[in-house]
Amino acid sequence: MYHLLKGLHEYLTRKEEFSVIIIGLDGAGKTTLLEKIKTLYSDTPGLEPSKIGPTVGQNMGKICLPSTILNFFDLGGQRGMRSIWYRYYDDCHAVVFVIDAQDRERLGEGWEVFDSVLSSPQILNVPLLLLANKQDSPESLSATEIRHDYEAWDQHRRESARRRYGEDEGTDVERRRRRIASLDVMGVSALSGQGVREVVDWLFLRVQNSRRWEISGLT
Ligand SMILES: Nc1nc2c(ncn2[C@@H]2O[C@H](COP(=O)(O)OP(=O)(O)OP(=O)(O)O)[C@@H](O)[C@H]2O)c(=O)[nH]1
Ligand SMILES: [Mg+2]
Repeated sequence: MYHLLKGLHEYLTRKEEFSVIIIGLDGAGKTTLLEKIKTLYSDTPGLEPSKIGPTVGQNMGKICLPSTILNFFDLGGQRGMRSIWYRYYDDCHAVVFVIDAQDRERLGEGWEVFDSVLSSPQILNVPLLLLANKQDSPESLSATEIRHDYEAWDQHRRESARRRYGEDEGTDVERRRRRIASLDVMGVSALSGQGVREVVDWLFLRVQNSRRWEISGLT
């Protein structure tokens, strides 16, 4: 009887676990964001920003929410490290792409990389969130400006592809277009913590929802 009740209690109180990957160019603020999430959501505070160096490989963080555990994988963004991101795609439940909203010179490079993430078939149905980080800086573009900048970049890319290859832009164009239209963009400051709780709330809701869709066999 004891074992039966213990099993029932464990079943009723168990937490579902989800994996979230944090990617983006080097210097975008991914590790600063992860450490801020740890500080806000766990008993052990994350690293101070002054102690954070460029990531080689990955950093991990785990936070417990009601009925849910989120496991974060913050992946190094330097050029040589981007080629391993795809190894995490099959097992992740959400993707957070961080953009340095104050570094206008690297926005184009950021969009090239973001575009290849957005078009990756393995994560086409996985919730994707674009973060305009460093909102504490007066030079930063807002979330709306960041969205417009990406849309303008994408339109320019499509027009030059059309000029070069004719009308057909390739397969999956419609799916891609829908993904861009429904893309969520949020402004945050990983440094000050502004907007970080909203990011975690978004992740919590989206992984739960996609799990429900998965169970009902609709994806
Ligand atoms: N002003 C400001 N600076 C930030 C913010 N987030 C990160 N930074 C700074 O940006 C620099 C890079 O931050 P990291 O968190 O190491 O960047 P990363 O994306 O993890 O970089 P890699 O590990 O190389 O991929 C550091 O100097 C941070 O202090 C922010 O919200 N505001
Ligand atoms: Mg890092």
